[in-house]
Amino acid sequence: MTASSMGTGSTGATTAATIHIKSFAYSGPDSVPAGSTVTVMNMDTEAHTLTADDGSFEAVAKAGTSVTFTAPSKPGAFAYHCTYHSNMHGTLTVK
Ligand SMILES: [Cu+2]
Repeated sequence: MTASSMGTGSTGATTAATIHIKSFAYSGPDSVPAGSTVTVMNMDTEAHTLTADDGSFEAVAKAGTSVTFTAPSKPGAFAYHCTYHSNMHGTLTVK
């Protein structure tokens, strides 16, 4: 019999996640913990928003700034978009 499960040693229970916006596209973590604080960092020279399609969260980030919002408290996949640029879409997975 072999016991081969080692812990992964990750740190912190509610480590902050960051979603970057660059070149009119979102890139971020695959998932965030429910109710955690998520940072949106806008690296473009135009303002963007990260707005949930169902209105459950919204962050407005001016050019070159970062803002935070609180992830939904229930797990699920939440589609979001930018209210300024209708071609910008992403999905936030909450666990
Ligand atoms: Cu935008």
